[in-house]
Amino acid sequence: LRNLSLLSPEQVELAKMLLEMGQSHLFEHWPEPGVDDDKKRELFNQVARLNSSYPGGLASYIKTAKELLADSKAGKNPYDGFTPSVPSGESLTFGDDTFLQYEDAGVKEARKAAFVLVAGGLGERLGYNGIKVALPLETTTGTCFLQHYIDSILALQETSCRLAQGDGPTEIPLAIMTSDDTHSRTVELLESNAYFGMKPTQVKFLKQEKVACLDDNDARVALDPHNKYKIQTKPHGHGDVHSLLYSSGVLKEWQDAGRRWVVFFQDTNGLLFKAIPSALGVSATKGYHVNSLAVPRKAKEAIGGITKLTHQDGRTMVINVEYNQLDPLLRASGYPDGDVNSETGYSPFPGNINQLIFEIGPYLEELTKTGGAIKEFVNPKYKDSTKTAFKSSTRLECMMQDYPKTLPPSARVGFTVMDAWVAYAPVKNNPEDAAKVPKGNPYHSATSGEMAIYKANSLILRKAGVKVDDPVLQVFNGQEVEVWPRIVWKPKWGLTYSDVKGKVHGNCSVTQRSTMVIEAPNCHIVDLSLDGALIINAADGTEVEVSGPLQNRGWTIESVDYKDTSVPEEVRIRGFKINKIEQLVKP
Ligand code: UGB
Repeated sequence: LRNLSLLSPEQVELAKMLLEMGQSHLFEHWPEPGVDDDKKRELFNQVARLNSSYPGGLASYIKTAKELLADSKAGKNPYDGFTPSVPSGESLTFGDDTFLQYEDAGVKEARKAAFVLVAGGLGERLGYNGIKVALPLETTTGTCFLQHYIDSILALQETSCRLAQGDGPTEIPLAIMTSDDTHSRTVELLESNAYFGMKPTQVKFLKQEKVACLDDNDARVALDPHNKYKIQTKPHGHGDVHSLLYSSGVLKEWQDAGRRWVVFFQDTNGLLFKAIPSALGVSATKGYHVNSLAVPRKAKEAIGGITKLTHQDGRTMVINVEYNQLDPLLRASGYPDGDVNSETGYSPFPGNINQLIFEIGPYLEELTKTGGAIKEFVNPKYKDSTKTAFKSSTRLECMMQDYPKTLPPSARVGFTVMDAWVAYAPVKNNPEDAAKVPKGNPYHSATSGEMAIYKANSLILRKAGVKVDDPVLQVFNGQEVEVWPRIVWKPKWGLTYSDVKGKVHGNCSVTQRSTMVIEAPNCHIVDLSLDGALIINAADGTEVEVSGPLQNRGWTIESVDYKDTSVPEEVRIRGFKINKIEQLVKP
């Protein structure tokens, strides 16, 4: 109490709140005034930050934590009373007429969208030392994820605004959620690359704060083991994006500017912009308030399953059930084998890829009620079966895809399933873990992420009429992958399938050992037969036509071992590097 005089009136109020919430241990060890006064004030500055960055403040955080910890101790299942069943949603086949219609509708709608990249996670499963958005999505051109995302948004912007002929918004904004772990490196990446061509004013940063760790079932806030004047904190999860969009006023600003959609996406999925236009078209056509993009999912694959949950009281919701909860939920509700593949070879529950499209109006209306707070969970690691002590401190967490959990049954919540080869190739697992993935399940590694780009582009060209050779199987970092020709193009060349189809003519072919890089937005490929490496430059928009038989020694792929530290980390995590031996550069 003698120390209270050190604090500002607001801090005194916070101290009272902490005492009421059973947190006296945070300052009962304090020495008399005059000793460590600055450190004491610093602790309260931190308390004030933790208080203001959480919807409802620290008192609400501690109260929820007590409830969730009690439920966890009692072994209460969050899905008690709910029965899972297979939901029905829109299922698209890349390239067919329905797909093309949706794609068309989506491109028109895109200028009314705003994009939100959640990039606050460090990617512990990947174990990469840098930020994930700086990783190359493929090493043929070395383009990093963030550049590819911005290139894609700018291509959408250009096409969508051209179609609108000056009617409505002319710029598509991008918000990036960062955290203390990723913020400065993300800003630096953008600043040192002139925002990859986007206007700096088009980009908004939303930095998420960590939340207080908890030491025990009474939700006693944990002090840092090395500094008794500092509260230990950990990430709260990607669900923070909702409260940040709301509290920053960004969402309101977007709505006031006439925007209609918010598109959320994750840090490392090099395919997703191939799926965004059609998914946006589904949202607009079906009037979905919430549309989650999903892919066929192998049973027990480490991505959440989209599930219909029906409560005993009649309530239903279509929601993502996290992979570690789906199997036990099914076993407890009449599916004795749990999550297993059906005769299709896939789990009947489509995989959530956490690419979400919300309609702004209903979204902002809901956030005005909730402040952006969404259902949280806690996952303490107990010391023993008495569940009285934790092995290490825990904290509350939240996930962005849990947003629909608070929506009324009248909300239009849907989902769109798309082939994984065209929608989902995240880079999440380190080489060792990826090599242990059961055969047939996706690796979700840097190796598979890059190979997926080549496969998708090869298959899209095939659909457009090009004879693309079959892939060969090769093993890199212990993972067997299909190696297709290394075909890469800029989004401004082939934003949609219709764009690609309109730029490929006559009898074209590409051999498996070939590399083709298309930087030129206005490039037409006519009767080309490629066996080697071809780079088509003209990024300035000059019309280029490429044709005829082209052959050279090309670019080869050479294995590298991920343990070989003489090779840069972003290369060795894929297990191969590209040797650029000979190429033809056009024009
Ligand atoms: N992220 C943040 O921005 N802040 C955070 O505090 C944490 C993460 P992970 P996760 O697509 O395969 C999700 O760690 O959470 C960002 C879905 O929950 O890569 O294990 C982070 O930067 C799951 O249902 O994924 O699993 C990254 O961009 C499934 O769909 C994103 O959030 C799975 O993704 C995801 O973080 C998947």
